Order: sequence, then structure tokens, then C-alpha cells
Amino acid sequence: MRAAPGGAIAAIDPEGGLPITLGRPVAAAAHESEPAMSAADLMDFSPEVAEARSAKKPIVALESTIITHGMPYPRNVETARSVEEAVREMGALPATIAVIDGRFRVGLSANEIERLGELSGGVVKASRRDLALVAVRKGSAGTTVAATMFIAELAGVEIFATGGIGGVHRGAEETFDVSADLIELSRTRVAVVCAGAKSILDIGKTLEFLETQGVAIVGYRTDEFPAFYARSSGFKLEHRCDGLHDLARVIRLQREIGPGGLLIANPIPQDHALEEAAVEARIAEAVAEAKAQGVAKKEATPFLLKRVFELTGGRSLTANIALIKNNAMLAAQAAVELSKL
Ligand code: PSU
Ligand code: MN
Repeated sequence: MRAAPGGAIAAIDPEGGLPITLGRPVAAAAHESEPAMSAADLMDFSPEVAEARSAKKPIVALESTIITHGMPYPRNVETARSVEEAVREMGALPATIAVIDGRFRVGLSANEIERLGELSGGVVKASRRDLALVAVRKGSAGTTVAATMFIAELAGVEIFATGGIGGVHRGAEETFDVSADLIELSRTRVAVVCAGAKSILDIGKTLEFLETQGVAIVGYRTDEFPAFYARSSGFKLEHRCDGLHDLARVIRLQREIGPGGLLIANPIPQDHALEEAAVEARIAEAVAEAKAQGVAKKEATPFLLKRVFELTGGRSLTANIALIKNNAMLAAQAAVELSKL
């Protein structure tokens, strides 16, 4: 698969007619002419990110599954752009991460974000376990929190902002549906800013799982783990930070202690929070539909996000956009503080 002129992503493989999302089938026999490949060899930095890395300027990683599977087009693209803008306004450089034509890209052009957004749903949703397969086939993918953490760590980026992390799904005692994001948080040294977890998930079980996996969690100016659309979930956190300097010190020390990252829980701004009971009812409907239709595995989260969006008449999306921007701003401020330590 080749990149189309101007760095755009080719939608169809000109040779095989395959959708770009899957890339080419893996050849039956290894080609001796193909160079040895390591994950580090697959990394491509945008010129701005490359410059910021060498000058040790603050950088914030951003994920791309939110673009490909988290929101409808064109709001996904508008959101990705305004989130990048929010990071810049706070004095850091945004580095949106995705897999494009088999390369691990750190920092996307506006054109590339637009193309990924247009392909929404039609492109692979890559968690860490999918990365090698997508790369060898020279495919393209939106990266989940888990995959983005892996690439951010390889890039030496300490902090990453998202909306909500994956977690333990409701009914996991039967389905075993637990997001690989939680495992990644336990072993990859990147700080992740989120607005808690959506109540499409079982928040109590998610917190128990994170505790078992030894994942450090800190509330930013909150004593409770936030519930995405709502500022509180009723689940208390053991640790909170109220200032950026403190937060940056925690991030740096956690990075040294490891073995995992740090989950920074940042509640949605008050004026964008949704009325809990109303959203809860819509979420319960979406979860019941998913169960009835047998939606499982990696389709579960995108299905639920889409249905909650539809059932709330788009109000969930407005809140979602506000909280991601809020998280990106906190991550950028923390990145600036980290660069001063
Ligand atoms: N939660 C959201 N929006 C999202 C996601 C989760 O509110 O876009 C995406 C993130 O990329 C997250 C992924 O890493 O879904 C988790 O998918 P799964 O549950 O299949 O691990
Ligand atoms: Mn899952």
C-alpha cells in the first residue's frame, strides 16, 4: 500500500483492492529483501515533534481511536483539531498518534487527521496486540489508549490525554470483557489524563481491577473517581493533587518507580456536566441492546459510544468534546511543568 500524494491516506490498496484498513495479506514466504524490522524502526515523527523532542520541549500524546471509532464524522475531526489547539494554547506540542501505512506515526498533519476521520469505523481499531499485525501488512489504524501508551513510551513522551479509558464492562463476570487499557496502565510508564470512565462500564469493578494490577491513580482536584459525563461516581480515591507542580513531581517519580503509568482523573468542567440520571437511563438502554445483539470484543465500546450518542440526541458528544479539551489542557500544563523539573 502506498501513501497517496500529499501525505493523504489511500483508501483502497491500488494493487490488491483491499480496504486500507487491513492492509495487504501477509506474504506466505518471507521476502529476503525486506529489511529487518524493529518497532523503533517503524516510528515516524512529524517535523514539529522531532524538533520538540530534540529541544526537550513539552509534548502531549493524543490517541486516535477516539477519531476512528469514538465519534461520528465530521465532529471527530473538528474535535481532534480543537484538542490539538488546546494543547498548543497551554504551551505544549500535541502529538496525535496513529498507524498509517504500517508506520507508527507520532504527530499527524491536518490532512492526515481529516483522512483518518473520514475513514471512521472503516479503519482498524488497534490495541497493543494488533500493532505488529497492522504494521507488517502496512495497514492503518486508530490507536486505543493501550496502543497509544506503547507508542508514546517508545517516543519518550511522558504524558497523554484522552477522554475516557476502557475498563471493565458491565456483566464482565459473564463476558470477561476487560479492556487491555487497564493492563497497559500497569506496565507502561506513561501518565494518562482522563475524565474517569463512562458508565457504559462498571466503575467499581474497573477500580478494583486497577488496584489489583497496581495502577497508581490520582484525582486532580477531586476526591472521587469521576464518571465521565458526571463529576462524581460515588467511588472515593485515596490520593488527590491540587497543583501542577505537585502533579508533575508525582508523574516523574511514578515513572521512576513504575512498573506502570499513572492514571490522572480529571472531572468534566461543571458547566458541561450532564444530568446523571438521564444519561444513566440512556446508557442502560444501550448496554441492553448490545447484550441482545451479542455485540462483543472490540466492537463493544464503539457500539456503546455510538448508541449513547444517538440516544442522548448528541448531548453526550458536546460533553465528550468539552472534557477531552479539558484533559488536553491539564496534560499540556503538566507537560510544561515537567519540562521545568
Ligand atoms: N471510551 C470513550 N471513548 C473512546 C474510547 C473509550 O469514552 O473513544 C476508546 C479509547 O480509545 C479506548 C478504547 O482506549 O475505546 C477502549 O476500547 P476497548 O474497550 O475495546 O478496550
Ligand atoms: Mn473489550
